[in-house]
Amino acid sequence: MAVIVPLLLAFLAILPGPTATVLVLAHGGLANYTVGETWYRGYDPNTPAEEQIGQPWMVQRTWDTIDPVFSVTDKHIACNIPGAPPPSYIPIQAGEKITAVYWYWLHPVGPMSVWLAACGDKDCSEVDVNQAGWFKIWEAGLLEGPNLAEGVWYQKKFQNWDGEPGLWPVTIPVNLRPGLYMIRHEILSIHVENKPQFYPECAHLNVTGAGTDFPPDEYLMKFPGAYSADDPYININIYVPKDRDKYIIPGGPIWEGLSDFPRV
Ligand SMILES: [Cu+2]
Repeated sequence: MAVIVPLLLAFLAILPGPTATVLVLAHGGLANYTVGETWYRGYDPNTPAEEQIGQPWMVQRTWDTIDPVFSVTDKHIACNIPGAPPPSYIPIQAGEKITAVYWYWLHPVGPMSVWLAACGDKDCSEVDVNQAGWFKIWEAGLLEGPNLAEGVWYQKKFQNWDGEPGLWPVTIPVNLRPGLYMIRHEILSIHVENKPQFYPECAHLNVTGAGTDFPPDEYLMKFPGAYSADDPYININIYVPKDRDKYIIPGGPIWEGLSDFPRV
């Protein structure tokens, strides 16, 4: 869509270079989605809310700032602040890829995960994001050593310092039964010792296909609820001990559906 390019250029024009100051002061979030060649515009905290809220093209729940959520018991850990629902859905077939687009991402350390929640027979705008049953369909953490602080995380590979947006493609499980769903992308950044930063954003999906599969109850998590502040992989100091090279991504196992499907 033509509208995307001017927005991107306008944003990059005000974005300073990748200095240490930026790493401390600037956060970020998920700006747009693509399915195949189609762009779906998400919420932009730098654009006036009244130009976006309730617009028929909006597919993403609102997020007011690029700041993180710090507490696992904050209700906004579900779908950011305030997480107000959009009027529209991204149409997608089970087995297709949805790609999350970030204009930039600055933090290198911590896991990334993607979750779905069925809206049942309701419109997703009527679903309480804190009561929904979320199941994880994708995750990535530390990819290679030598340790948590100096190793290469998916989050670091996801960064782009050449001005191109960061792309995060994930496949909807091919056997997932059709229906209205919410999708939740979360980046957890743990570069500050014992002060985890959660960056969740949610959108609404209309999933089609011939699947009949749905995760059993043990995969369904609540936000808040999925995470514990005592989890040593959430309340973590990655710099001590220096030789630690194992990281367990919080939130339980991934549900992949009955069939194998291509993973990123
Ligand atoms: Cu940040």
